[in-house]
Amino acid sequence: MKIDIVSVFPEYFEVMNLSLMGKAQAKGLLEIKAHNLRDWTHDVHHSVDDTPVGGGAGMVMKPEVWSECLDELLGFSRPSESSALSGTPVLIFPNPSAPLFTQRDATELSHADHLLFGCGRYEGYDARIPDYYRSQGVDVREYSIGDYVLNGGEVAVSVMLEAITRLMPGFMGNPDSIVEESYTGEGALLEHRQYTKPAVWRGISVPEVLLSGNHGKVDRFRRDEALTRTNEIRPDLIEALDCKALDKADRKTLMALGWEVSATHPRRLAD
Ligand code: 6GU
Repeated sequence: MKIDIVSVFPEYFEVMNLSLMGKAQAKGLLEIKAHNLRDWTHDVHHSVDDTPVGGGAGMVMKPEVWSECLDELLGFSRPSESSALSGTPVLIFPNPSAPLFTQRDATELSHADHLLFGCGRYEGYDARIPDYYRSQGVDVREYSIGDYVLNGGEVAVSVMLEAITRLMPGFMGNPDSIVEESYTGEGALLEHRQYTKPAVWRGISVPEVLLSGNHGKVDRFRRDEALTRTNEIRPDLIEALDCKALDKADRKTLMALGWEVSATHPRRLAD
């Protein structure tokens, strides 16, 4: 997978040379290039932003600089030549006011050949930039990574990239560990808790059933813990479950937690 990142702080992405992401690059699985947006400016101050039209605080990133940069990285020098878009990267803009980036998006994007990230700073980027590239047939995405505000898109891009690239075939040493994770698949639940040896540590024992060697019982214990924890922490994920996909024991557990499970999705019973 080819990954281009445009930022006014390209050095930030040197962290991509560490850990599993660095190994994936060394293996040739990933090719990450960070570009400096200021390389596409022509003025002496290398300015990339301007005041917001309509007034207000902060600065907005200018469309002209971005378009010169993106035209080049997308491989179309002039808009009229943009008809043959096969092999065009997915263009992704981090934006705190966009839809949430989810595991589903990460999974979808892990199959792409080429991703191009545009990191905004200041109060954001001119809204015509994503609109324009969409109008040219480019697959443009805008994503937020959560309900809080960061100074710029760099951290958000590194979060999205880690979520995406670890799902690529050959990236993980043990692909099985991906299968059981929280937020994967339709029936997304928070994961059960994990323990390792010793069985008793500082007077605290691991749950006895985990030592029983009875795989059926262990699986049921973990499944019930996943349901219980999800009910406490993320009841919205319980509401999104498909009742048809629940087994008898799941239903029993959910009913004991105060859910009605006979409709399409679980419904919380009035307290
Ligand atoms: Cl994608 N960008 C910024 N600046 N802040 C954020 C965000 C993105 N997602 C959450 N907060």
